[in-house]
Amino acid sequence: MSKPSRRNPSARRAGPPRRRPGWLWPTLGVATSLAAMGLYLVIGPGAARSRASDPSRAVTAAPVVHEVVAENHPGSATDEPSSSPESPSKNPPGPAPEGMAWIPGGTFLMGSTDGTMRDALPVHEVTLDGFWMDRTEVTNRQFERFVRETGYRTVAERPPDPKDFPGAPPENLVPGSLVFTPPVGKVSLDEPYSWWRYVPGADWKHPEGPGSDLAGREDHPVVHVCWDDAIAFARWAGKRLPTEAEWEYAARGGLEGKRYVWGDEFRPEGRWRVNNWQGPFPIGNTAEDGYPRTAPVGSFPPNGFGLVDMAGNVWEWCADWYRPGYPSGPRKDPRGPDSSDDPNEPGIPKRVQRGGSFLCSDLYCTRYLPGARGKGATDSGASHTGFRCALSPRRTHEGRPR
Ligand SMILES: [Ca+2]
Repeated sequence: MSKPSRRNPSARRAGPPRRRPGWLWPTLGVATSLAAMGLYLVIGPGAARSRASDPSRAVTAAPVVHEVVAENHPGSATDEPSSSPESPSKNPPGPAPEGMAWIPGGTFLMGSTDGTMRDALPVHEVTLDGFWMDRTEVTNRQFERFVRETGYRTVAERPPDPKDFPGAPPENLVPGSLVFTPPVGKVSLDEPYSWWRYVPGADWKHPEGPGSDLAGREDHPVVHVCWDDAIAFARWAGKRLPTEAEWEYAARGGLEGKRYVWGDEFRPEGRWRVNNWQGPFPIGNTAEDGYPRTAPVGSFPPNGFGLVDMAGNVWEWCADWYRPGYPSGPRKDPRGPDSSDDPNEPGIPKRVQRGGSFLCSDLYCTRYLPGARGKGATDSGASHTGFRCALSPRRTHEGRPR
C-alpha cells in the first residue's frame, strides 16, 4: 500500500500543489485534493517543494539522515546482526529472553513473484544465522514503560523543525501524525491521500488524535512511531530492529513458498488468521475478524516460529534502507542497501516496513503476504505503523534485554 509520510506533501503525485489561503487547516477535508495531506496542510507548499521536488535532495537526504541516526544512537554498530562464516546457528544459545522466540538459522528464498510486487524481485537465496525475535509487536504497555523511564518524546509529539520547512508559518509547525480516516463516499483506490488525514495532536497516546486514548488498548501494538522512535526503544530495550531478511524469514515460520505466513488457505477451518480489512475499502470495514483497527497482540494464532501478527495488525519497521528490488544471487545475513531510493518519492529517505496492517485486504492491498514489502519515511509514523525487535545471540548475555 502506498502511504503518505509526515514530511511528504505528495506533491509529485498530486501535481503542482495549490496554496490554500489562510492556512485553513482546521476546516480542510482530505478528499478534495491530494495536496491536502501531511504537513503540507499545516506547513506550506514552499516547504513541500524543498523536501519532495528538489532533485538535489535525492543524493543528499539519505546520507544526512544516516549520519543523524548514527549521532543520535551511538554504538548502534554493536547492535547489528551477527554474521558468521560458519554454519548457521540452529540452536538457541540459552534460555529465551522474556517475550522472545528463537529463530533457528537456515536458508530460504526471499522475495515474491506476485506480479503486483515488483519491488520484491528477484527471488533469491538468503542464509541467516539464528537470532531472537519478539513474539509480538511492541505494545502500548511496553512503550509506556520506555517513555516513563526515559522521558522520551516521539517525533509525532515534537513540533516539526523549521529548518526542514523553510518559509513555513510558525503557527503551522504543529505536532501530529497521520490517521486513517474513512472517506464519506466512494473514492479512487489510486488516491490513498483520500483516507489519510494529518491530525494535530495525534500520537502514540492519542491514536485517533485529541480525545482518543489508550484505555483498553494497553496490549495493542503501539502506533504513530517512526523509525527513529523504534530505534530509540530498541536501544533502551537492549535489542535492535530486525533486518528485512530476518523479518521475512521469521514471518515465513519455516514454511516454503506459502502464500500466507500460516499456509496456503486463507481461512483454514473457517478461522481468521490475520487482522486485516473486510468489505469495500476504504469506506466499509465490516470487521468480520473482530477488529476494525488494531487488535491486541496475539489475537490470532502464531506462525511456525511462535510469532504472532507477522501478517496484518500494524506495519513493522525493519532496519534496512528501502530500495526497490534486491541484488541477485545468494546472500548471507544481508543488511540491505547503503542508502535509500524510492523512485516514486525521490529525496525522501525511507526504511523498509513489513507485514501489512489492519487496512490490508485481497481487494486492495495484499502486502500482508510474507514476501511483500512496504516502506516509510524515517520520520513518519501513522495509525497503522508499529514495530517489533530482534536480538543477536551473542548479545543475549551482554545485558538482560527488557
Ligand atoms: Ca480487521
